[in-house]
Amino acid sequence: MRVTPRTSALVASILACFLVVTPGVRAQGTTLLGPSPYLAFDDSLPGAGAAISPFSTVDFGYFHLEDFEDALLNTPGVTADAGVAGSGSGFQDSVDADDGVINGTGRFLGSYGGFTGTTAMTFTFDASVLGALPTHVGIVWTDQGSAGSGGTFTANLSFEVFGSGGSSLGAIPPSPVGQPSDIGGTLEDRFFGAVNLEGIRSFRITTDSLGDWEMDHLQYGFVPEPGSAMLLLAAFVAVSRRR
Ligand SMILES: [Ca+2]
Ligand SMILES: [Ca+2]
Ligand SMILES: [Ca+2]
Repeated sequence: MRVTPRTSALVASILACFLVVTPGVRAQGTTLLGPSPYLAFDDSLPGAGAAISPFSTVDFGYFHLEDFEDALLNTPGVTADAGVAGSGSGFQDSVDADDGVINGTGRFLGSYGGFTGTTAMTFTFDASVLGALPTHVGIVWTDQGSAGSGGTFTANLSFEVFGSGGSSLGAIPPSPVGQPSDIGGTLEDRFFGAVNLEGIRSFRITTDSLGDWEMDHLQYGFVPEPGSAMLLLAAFVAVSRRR
């Protein structure tokens, strides 16, 4: 096989598909991520610092980021069993960066809310639409109302991922979130996510508060398993040798 710059670039991109190093806790082949501060998806705006998505540097086969700025949950291959997307209200609590500036507020923008009495939401992915289940999933909690939490605007949130057969792949245990205010601060915002290279069929986020709550930046992507990447690499080498 003659190694040209183009060959090297192709091999590098195939290898990058599975050489994904992500920090976090491992559970049953699952890497759990967060809760971690989140002001923007990536570091392209000044001021986000390290409060960005752990997925922002991953080389995905496919990737979708739903920021709800069109007041819709309409990225491909995902549905939710509760909650509603919205935009424009002064009580709306978006990820900080969605107005183009990291300035401590995400009001009057788009987010996804669970109303009073909704204590859990499940987001389910459709492999027939996406081509494969996502290997990386995450969402950003952005706000907690007061009802049921003693007026403190705080809650304990848990995050659990499930495989194609419906069994649990791991969970982030109930974790405290929130600050004693409901006016849309962003330093409280937290990313919850997980990675499992066998594919994630759904995730469920659960609160112990009965108040309204909000999320933003639903994100999911697919990185081939090492076996798949090695098969791709072997096929590429075989084709190159025939040339
Ligand atoms: Ca902002
Ligand atoms: Ca948003
Ligand atoms: Ca917030």
